[in-house]
Amino acid sequence: MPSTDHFKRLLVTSALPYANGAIHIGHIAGAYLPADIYCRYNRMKGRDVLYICGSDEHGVAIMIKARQEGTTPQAIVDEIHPLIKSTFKDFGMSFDYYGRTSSDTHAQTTTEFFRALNAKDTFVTKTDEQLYDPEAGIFLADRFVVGTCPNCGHENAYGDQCENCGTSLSPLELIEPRSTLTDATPELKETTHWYLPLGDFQERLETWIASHDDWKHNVLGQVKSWLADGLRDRAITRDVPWGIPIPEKEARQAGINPDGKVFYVWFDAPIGYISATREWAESVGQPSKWKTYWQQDDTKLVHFIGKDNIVFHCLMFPAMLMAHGDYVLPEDVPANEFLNLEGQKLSTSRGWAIWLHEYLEDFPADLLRYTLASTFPEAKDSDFSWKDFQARVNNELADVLGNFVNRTMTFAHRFFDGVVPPLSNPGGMDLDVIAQLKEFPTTIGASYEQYKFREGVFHTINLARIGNRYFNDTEPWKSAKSDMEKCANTIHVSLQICAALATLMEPVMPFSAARLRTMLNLDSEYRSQDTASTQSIWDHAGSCYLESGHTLNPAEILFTKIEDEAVQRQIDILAQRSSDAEPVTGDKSFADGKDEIVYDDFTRLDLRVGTILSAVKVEGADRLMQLEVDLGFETRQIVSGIAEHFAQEELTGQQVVVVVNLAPRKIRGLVSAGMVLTAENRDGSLRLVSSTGENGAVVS
Ligand code: B3M
Ligand code: ZN
Repeated sequence: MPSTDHFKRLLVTSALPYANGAIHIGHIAGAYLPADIYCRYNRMKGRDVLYICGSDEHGVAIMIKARQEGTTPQAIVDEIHPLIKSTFKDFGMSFDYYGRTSSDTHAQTTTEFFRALNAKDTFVTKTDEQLYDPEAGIFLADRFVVGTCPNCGHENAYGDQCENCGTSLSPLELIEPRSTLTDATPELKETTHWYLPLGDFQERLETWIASHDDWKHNVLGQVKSWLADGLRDRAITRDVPWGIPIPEKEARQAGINPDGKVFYVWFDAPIGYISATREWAESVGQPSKWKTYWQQDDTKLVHFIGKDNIVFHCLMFPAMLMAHGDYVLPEDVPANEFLNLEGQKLSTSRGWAIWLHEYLEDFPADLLRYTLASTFPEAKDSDFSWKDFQARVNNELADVLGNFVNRTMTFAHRFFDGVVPPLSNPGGMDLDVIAQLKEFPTTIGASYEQYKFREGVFHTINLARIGNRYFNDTEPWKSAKSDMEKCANTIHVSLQICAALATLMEPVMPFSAARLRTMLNLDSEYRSQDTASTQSIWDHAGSCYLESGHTLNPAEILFTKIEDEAVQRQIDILAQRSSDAEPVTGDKSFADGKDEIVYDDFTRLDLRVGTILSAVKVEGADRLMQLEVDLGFETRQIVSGIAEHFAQEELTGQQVVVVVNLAPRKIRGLVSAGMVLTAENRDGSLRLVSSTGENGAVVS
């Protein structure tokens, strides 16, 4: 990865949150707080940083919410966009601009971007039959049609997924489909759409991805598996009434009826980064400045996202940028994994979430910023619990960082009239801690340069630990009685550590850093004795720049501990909310459906009928059964965690559905080449997903 100093400027984006609901801690731990820490750090390094985000206001989810609430999509986004924007602000998100994709600039930018690609014949058109509601006069997007699930008979399966058995469906598979808009029986109607032929970019994307082999493993793993499967055409238009209408002239030229057609939300949303940058440039009175960031090769573009957006930011949007030709490509896409809550998957529909605007009514932003940054899902999913939040605030922020600052400031006021005392004849311990301090900007900075925010936060709190240890070892409460010069040295050095912390903690805890700077009587630009220092604020932080004689402001408590009752109240709210949650559909107790996927995702599964020839319990493994399955074209060994649910004789001879293109893996030394599908009931009991048909028959 070329160092950021290799570039002239940094253009950072965070995924545009859908304006169909409030922001919760899962969003924050994924695409937002890491980016904010990264931007704040880079600004303190003196780099040119532009941090762009905005509300993603199109898409079916917003249309569904509007229908559920008997209002319009515009009314929904007009209510949610300001809530998201103000909540981010209160949480300390330092966007340079926060836009919205229902803006005119965005519609114009998207249409211009489309026309530039269309002029190069980038797109292909495809015609197929889709479900159409004759009464509403519109085509039915996945969630606008329900019917009987062909797999389990559930009567309210959606057009894209059955919430009951989780099977991914296409609307045409539903038995007795019904429009959720009018309850009418949908008709099949031909429709033509533009597609981005991603396969045409496969080679260029492979070469480009290969040049970024230093990207996070979780990102490269997903991208390489998509590339290995071969990239398929992706529709960039939809028959839905909410979105950016496609340009009529070009549509007719392509043989497409433009009525009721808009750009697919994942075509326009990434262009939202560009349109928001244009709006930023307008807002600072330099309307063409956006091109400097997007169209100059010495820009480092970094997209911060959650793992569910990797394919769009590493393949689809880069292909669009490649097709256009005038834009830089992302230098990095440090996607985070998911955050769970109290050991369970976050679920807005089940009320299992902590909403950021509600959190901010009860606690300061920095406490959550610190806790989340300490536990980011950087390489694998991680978990937030209220007890852990309380422990980190009380045992780390209050007892380590807050305590060190407080004892230092208290001694400075009590023994040195609130003025930085001189450093005279420093001893070994003084010099040793001064030497350690000098290294911290580089140590923490190195972590942030590599998006290792957990590590950077650990180093930051560790500096306060070193300060406490130094304070204890030099015993100023004793030297104050017998050796004022030694006492002065301890307080002088401890104040230098406090001043360094005020800078080094700023990316993670900007509000507390500002309060500490106020206590130290430092303004945000305070640099050093030689104000002509060319070093950045960040690099200068460890140089003991506080001058002896500098007057301090009164001390105050930096972090207040959290009482058990305050935490219990939050735990009770969460429990109450999730038990009150309306079931999305079907049974209350079934876990929330997984995130929406596209049809292409489903087609990558190879499901076959198979017959279990033998079943043997695996020695020493209660849950594992070693199966031999006849797939018609071959016999496979499959190790399955069903031994607690079925006796061996129950399994032999059963016809089941098998995922046959799952990468083989070793389980207890046995190679398992595939997966036998089972359905889990409310009580946790399993049933085989059985099927008739020949062994090897394709299930789809
Ligand atoms: N609106 C948010 C998500 O998928 C989606 C991101 C768009 S970034 C261009 O969670
Ligand atoms: Zn089903």
